[in-house]
Amino acid sequence: MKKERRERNFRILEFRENKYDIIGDIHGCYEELILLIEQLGYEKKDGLYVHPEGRRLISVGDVADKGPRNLDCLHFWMDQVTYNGAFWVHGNHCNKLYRYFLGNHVRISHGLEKTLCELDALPKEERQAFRRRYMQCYESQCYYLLLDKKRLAIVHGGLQEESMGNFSGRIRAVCLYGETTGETDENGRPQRRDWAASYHGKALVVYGHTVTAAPILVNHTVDIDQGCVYGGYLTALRYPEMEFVQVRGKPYAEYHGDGVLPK
Ligand SMILES: [Mn+2]
Repeated sequence: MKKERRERNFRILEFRENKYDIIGDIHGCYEELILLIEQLGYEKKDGLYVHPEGRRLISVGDVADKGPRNLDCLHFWMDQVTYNGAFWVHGNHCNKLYRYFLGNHVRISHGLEKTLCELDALPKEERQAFRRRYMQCYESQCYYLLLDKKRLAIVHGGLQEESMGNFSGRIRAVCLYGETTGETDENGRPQRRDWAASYHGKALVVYGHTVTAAPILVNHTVDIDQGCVYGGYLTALRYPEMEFVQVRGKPYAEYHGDGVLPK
C-alpha cells in the first residue's frame, strides 16, 4: 500500500521566548549563509549552529536552486529544523523539489538543475537517504507560521490578513508565489502583483520571493529577499528588535526577474 503523504497547511505557535532570526531566500549560497549566521551570534556546537540566547532561526523558503552549494544549504536547514527548533516555511523552489521527489512531473529549470546535478553526483544510497530526509523534513514544516500571539507571520510569497488562520488552494498559491495579476509577462511568467501595497493587517508579515533593493517596511510587511544569489544581499531580520543584518552575495546567477536588485 502506498504511504499516505500529508502536507501541513499552517501553524500557530507560542513560545515563551519570541526571539527569532528570519533569513531571506538563500538559493544555495552556503558561504554567505554561514557568514550571516555567525554575524548573528550563532556558534557551532556538535555540527549545529546554536545561539547563546536561545534564539531560533526561521527560513522564509527557497533554500536551494541557482547557487553553488545547494545540498549544503538543504542539510543545514534539515539539521536546524530536526535538532534545533528552527522553522522553514515552504518556498516555491522547496515545493518544486518536494514534488520532484514525489515523482510528479516538474520542469527542471530555474536553478533546480543545479541542485539535481549535485544530487546526481552522490552514490545511490546517499541520494535515496537525502530524498527520504528531505521529504520528511518538508512534511514537518508548513506554508505559513503565525507566532508571538499572531503578531508575527512568516511566509514565502505573501499572506493577506483574512487568510491568516485559514487555508485553501488560492491561499496556498499566494503563500508560494505571492499574488499574480492573471497576466503573463514577455517571458511567459505570471505577472506579480504587489500584494503588500494593499495589506491592511496588524500582524507583521515577513516574506521573500520577490527581489527588492532593500528590506523596507510597507504596511507592516517586509520583503527580506535582496537577491543574494544575483550578487545582492542575504538578509536576516532580528525579531523583535527589528534589526536587519546583511551579507553581500556573489553573483552566481543572472537575474531575469522584474524586481529591483540592490546596488
Ligand atoms: Mn526565491
